[in-house]
Amino acid sequence: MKNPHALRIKKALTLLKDAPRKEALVISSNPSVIRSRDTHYPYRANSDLFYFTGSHAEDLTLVLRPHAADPVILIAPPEDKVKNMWDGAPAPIKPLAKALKAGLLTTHEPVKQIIALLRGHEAVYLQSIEGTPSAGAKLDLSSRSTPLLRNLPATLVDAEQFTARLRLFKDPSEVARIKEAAVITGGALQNVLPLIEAGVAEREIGAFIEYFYKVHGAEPAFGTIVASGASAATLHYRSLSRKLKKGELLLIDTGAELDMYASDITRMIPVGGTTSPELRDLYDIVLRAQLIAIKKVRPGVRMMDVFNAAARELTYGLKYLGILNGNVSQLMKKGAFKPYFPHGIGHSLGIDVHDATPTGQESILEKGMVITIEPGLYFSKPAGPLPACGVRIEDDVLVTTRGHEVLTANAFTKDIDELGMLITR
Ligand SMILES: [Mn+2]
Repeated sequence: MKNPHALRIKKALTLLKDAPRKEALVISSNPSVIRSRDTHYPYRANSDLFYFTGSHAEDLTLVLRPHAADPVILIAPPEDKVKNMWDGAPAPIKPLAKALKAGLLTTHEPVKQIIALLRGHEAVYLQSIEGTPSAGAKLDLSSRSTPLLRNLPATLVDAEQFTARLRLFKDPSEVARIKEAAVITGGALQNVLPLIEAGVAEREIGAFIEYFYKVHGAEPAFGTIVASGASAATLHYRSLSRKLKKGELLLIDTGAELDMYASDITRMIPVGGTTSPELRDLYDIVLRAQLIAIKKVRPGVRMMDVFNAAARELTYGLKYLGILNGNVSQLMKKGAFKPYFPHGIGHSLGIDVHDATPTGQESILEKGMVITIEPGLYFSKPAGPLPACGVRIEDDVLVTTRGHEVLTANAFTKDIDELGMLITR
């Protein structure tokens, strides 16, 4: 099989070459970030650099120049024997350069090297992440007055504007990885079920889920949200400080990241296996909205239309619950649902859990995009028949030629009766 990273570099070179001006692209590894004193945050490769190289190396820079005799260049520091003694030797760069058909430049001064490579270009895409050679080159170029620029690019554009154009569309190998990540997420949810009973702390459930990911060679793609009862009204609930109560709904929003690809699933689970009829109604309303939104997903449809389909169903539900009154079309026009459904319908998903977008309301779905569909209703204080609570249901959806494929369809059930039985069994 062809190296998918080399194929992406080839695509990027073609895009850069087709531009009316002479363009280049410079992408570096993420810097290692200090937590305090000599303790560092866990290192994660830069998403764009990984996309094009498959490398997790620190201190690596990729330069693409389609008009040059050597269009692909990797810049790396010389081997540091002392660092290797402490941290272990990194993966060798030479085989990587060979696989990517890249020239390899070894230097302690990557910024200087990047500037030299950019001579004769009109525009360049650079990163803004502080501490990277790419951002260093951006700073150098932007601080030069016109006479000092000489033959160097005067137009500096954020690299993400370029990389998003490619990363938005997932190739089959990427889709396969998201699916594999979703299987692990589903496994964690399945295996955490026996824990979901009154008196258990939210953080215990979160810890089990993240343990499950690590045992299966994955990592949490984002901080696991475990929010019971009123906690679920907080969209990005982080404290996980509450204990579960029988009959409440427990919101779990979580995703395994496997080989750099994220999944993102939200499920509601009845604590102790059953819930009140009112919460059950609320669950059914959100589930209907989610299924209707998913049904809308196909090429050519605007994100806004998917959103509106869900919002309309939620509005019907809010009326049914007696929380909103009036004509549904009027309520939609006024955006009466907004206090209860304050976020978008979803986001792009890939190497980043909130991946390269446009997922703006005007953006149009195209084949190969992967998006989450996650409507929700939230009540920070009791409303109508409901206690303070929140319900969100989320799946990951691939846009296909004629419609869509729910990548998380088999990961974990949304049937709340089935869930109840699984828990009480
Ligand atoms: Mn999400």
